[in-house]
Amino acid sequence: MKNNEDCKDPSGVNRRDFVKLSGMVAALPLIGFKFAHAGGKISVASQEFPSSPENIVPTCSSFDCGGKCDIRAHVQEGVVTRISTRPDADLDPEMPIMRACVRGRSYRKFVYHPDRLKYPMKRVGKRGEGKFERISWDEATTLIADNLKRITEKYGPESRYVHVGTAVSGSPFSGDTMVRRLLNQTGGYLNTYHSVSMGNTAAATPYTYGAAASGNTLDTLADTPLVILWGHNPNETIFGHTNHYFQKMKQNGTRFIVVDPRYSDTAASLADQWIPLLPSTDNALMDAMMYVIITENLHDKAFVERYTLGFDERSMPEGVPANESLVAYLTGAKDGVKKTPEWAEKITHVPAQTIRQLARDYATTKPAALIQGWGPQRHNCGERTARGSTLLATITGNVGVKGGWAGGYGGDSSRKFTAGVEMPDNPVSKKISVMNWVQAADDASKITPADGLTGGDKLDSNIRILFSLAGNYLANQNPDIHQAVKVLEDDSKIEFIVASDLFLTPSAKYADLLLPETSFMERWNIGESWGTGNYLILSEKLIEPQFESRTDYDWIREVAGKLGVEKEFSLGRTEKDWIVSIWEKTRESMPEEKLPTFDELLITRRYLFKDKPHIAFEANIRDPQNNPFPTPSGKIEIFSKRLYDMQHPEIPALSHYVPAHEGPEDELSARFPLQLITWKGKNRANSTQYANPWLKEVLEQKLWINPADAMQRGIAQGDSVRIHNDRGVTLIPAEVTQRIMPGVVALQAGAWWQPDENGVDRGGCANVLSSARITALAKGNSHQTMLVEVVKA
Ligand SMILES: Nc1nc2c(c(=O)[nH]1)N[C@H]1C(S)=C(S)[C@@H](COP(=O)(O)OP(=O)(O)OC[C@H]3O[C@@H](n4cnc5c(=O)[nH]c(N)nc54)[C@H](O)[C@@H]3O)O[C@H]1N2
Ligand SMILES: Nc1nc2c(c(=O)[nH]1)N[C@H]1C(S)=C(S)[C@@H](COP(=O)(O)OP(=O)(O)OC[C@H]3O[C@@H](n4cnc5c(=O)[nH]c(N)nc54)[C@H](O)[C@@H]3O)O[C@H]1N2
Ligand code: SF4
Ligand SMILES: [Mo]
Repeated sequence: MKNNEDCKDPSGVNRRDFVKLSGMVAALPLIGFKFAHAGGKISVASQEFPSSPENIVPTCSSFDCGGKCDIRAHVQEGVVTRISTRPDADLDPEMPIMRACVRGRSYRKFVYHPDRLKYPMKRVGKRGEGKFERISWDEATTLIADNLKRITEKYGPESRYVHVGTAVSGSPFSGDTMVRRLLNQTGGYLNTYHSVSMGNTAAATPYTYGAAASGNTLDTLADTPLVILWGHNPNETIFGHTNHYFQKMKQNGTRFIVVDPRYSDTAASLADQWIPLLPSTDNALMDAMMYVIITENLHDKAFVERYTLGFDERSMPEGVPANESLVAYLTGAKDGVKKTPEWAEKITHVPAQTIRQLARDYATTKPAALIQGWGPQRHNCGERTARGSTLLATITGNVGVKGGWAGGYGGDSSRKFTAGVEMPDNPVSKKISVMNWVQAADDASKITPADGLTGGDKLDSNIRILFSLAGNYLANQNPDIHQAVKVLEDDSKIEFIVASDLFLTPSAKYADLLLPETSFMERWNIGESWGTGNYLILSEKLIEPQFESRTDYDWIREVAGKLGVEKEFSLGRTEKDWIVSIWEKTRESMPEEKLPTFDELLITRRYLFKDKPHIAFEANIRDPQNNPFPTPSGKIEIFSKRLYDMQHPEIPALSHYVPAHEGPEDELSARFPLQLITWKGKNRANSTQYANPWLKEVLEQKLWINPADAMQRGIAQGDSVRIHNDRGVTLIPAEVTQRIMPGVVALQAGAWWQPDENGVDRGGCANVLSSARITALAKGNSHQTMLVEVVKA
């Protein structure tokens, strides 16, 4: 990857001139707009585009892919003929280089795919059978309005539900948001909490620091000598402009260690050392690292003394018996077991000497950043793992300091959109965890506050009408597909399911009404970079909607009309008007930033926020007297009395190793001896673009298996293998590779579920095998924790 220095500006235009120049062009918005769309040689801001009959329009997608790249759509007579990316000649040296990835380069094959849904359809066969009949849009919106009225009258607003759907979420405007607005204006709906992406980290981190946002801007890591990427794979998952910074740091000599059961692409491109460990045993490795650090006296004593609670017996909160502190746990004062590297080696399969060295390296390199990705927390023990990394950062004094990192990846997104779609209050105050939706559809009366119901003691209705917009989560992405589709197939449970997508996905098959949405190229939006990324890119309508597709907003507005609330709902705004209003409100709320007006944005195309390095908890560390941590004690809580009072064996007051359900120590491993994990690979964003032919060529869906495990089972390279447990079976080819450690197998997440006539999946979809077990504290997902056996098919 090239860094900014490679983009020398031949004309000598510096950033100030660039802004001025943009402003000058912007003073003539109409002409500027024409510039961007005119053929021939054009000059937009300080960028020169080559002479050609096509227009080259800088844009981006609104996918939830981790990145938000600056792509260039070549548009000719209403057709996107090519996708390229930000050229070297782009003259904004301060803009992180965000070149299109392989998915971005293939967008055209997604948008112009022959299998795209072309018109609205209603179900004619049994639910899930996939038989549909073409209807008109008028019929479709009448069906929605009628069902909404009927179901709401019969069951009340708690019966209305909006499902997980993340494909349009890298932007402030989406069908998902607008359907929630409409439901709020007409009585409310059963809302949810918990992010399946990082909700376990978000729930656990505040027990240490009092707040969840524990990430820094990456510019603050420039001089960090050691980075430990703990289950973090940004080479594929992108995460804002992480690669831009990490590659620069690598060139500057930063040492990278990757802790991951897989030799990920990130390990391949960055790591000086790869440390594989058995999935879900991370806390045992962390415990042993802390044991080494403390027994070798390498911890930051002044930091621990000044800022923390629960390190040793001298700093425990009131009302807790002896031997509950971190030191007591690690040295065995509590349970007679010293948490030595030898103890951890048996659990994690990381050699004791490697653990010792890792602990010493982390504790003696100042500062050092242990950055945990979200893979380790998408486990049944995810909350413990997320908190475990906060304890390591704390005892080494890496919290709140430049070059350090506090724990689970939180990022700093405070400088992007401050305004969104105006959302009226939801009259329904009860909420369920997203993990409870199947139960809420099956028999909602069984969901109690202990299962995660908030805002009330019980639910008054099952889910009876469900909207799944831009999601494949009814089946494919949901853990334990089979238990979900059993409830979906019974149309006396959820009575009406509306899905909008571009493809007939495994989830869309369960719709009663299937609506073809436009792609991001066929509508207006503004792309927002993830986490630490600090820029916005206009995502303009480039082409007319294909076939009979319509934007979600367009049909929701029509439904609002049929419910008699069109004016309140739309405020008379077109989709573009909404985008303009969100932009202008954001602009007004941050006058110091001097965001361009929307008309100016049509020319400048992107906005990079002014550099404000951010370090999580910096103020709490600099001046703890005036900025106590927002925990009950005002300190960093190594020991959490709040967790202690819960007396739950899976959420210990000190985060430490507890064998996970379906981890390597589970007795189920006698029957299913391999741990299966999934990862987010480069050729799709979750399941989005699964059908893209170019991307299928990039990576074939295969099971990664270590040569030792393959040999034991008589499996050779490319053999078809049967991966199974009590929940399901999938059958795909094996990739016999050292890139996965023995005892562990791995599948890329997001392959389409393709059951044959015997119910055997032929697609390599891991969610026929994954478990819907919820995590103890967050009531969240554990997509990654599952045991399987693999045999030659
Ligand atoms: N290319 C691409 N990019 C994406 C996405 C995509 O689908 N494709 N999805 C986007 C979305 S929605 C999200 S939420 C983010 C997710 O980002 P992450 O959750 O960070 O990504 P994952 O690939 O699930 O996990 C990261 C790494 O954790 C490892 N891992 C799994 N289990 C364990 C464990 O027990 N211990 C340790 N130490 N490591 C473990 C995996 O092997 C993997 O390499 O990515 C985003 N970016
Ligand atoms: N095994 C396993 N399962 C997982 C995970 C894991 O790590 N492992 N990760 C979980 C995580 S973190 C996430 S975020 C979820 C993601 O799960 P989902 O939110 O279901 O995301 P996708 O699978 O990308 O499905 C999005 C769908 O939207 C469609 N789509 C794309 N663009 C548009 C559009 O403009 N309009 C409309 N209407 N539709 C569009 C796509 O074709 C696709 O079918 O998966 C979860 N599931
Ligand atoms: S899919 Fe994501 S990472 Fe790839 S080009 Fe598009 S925005 Fe960038
Ligand atoms: Mo996600």
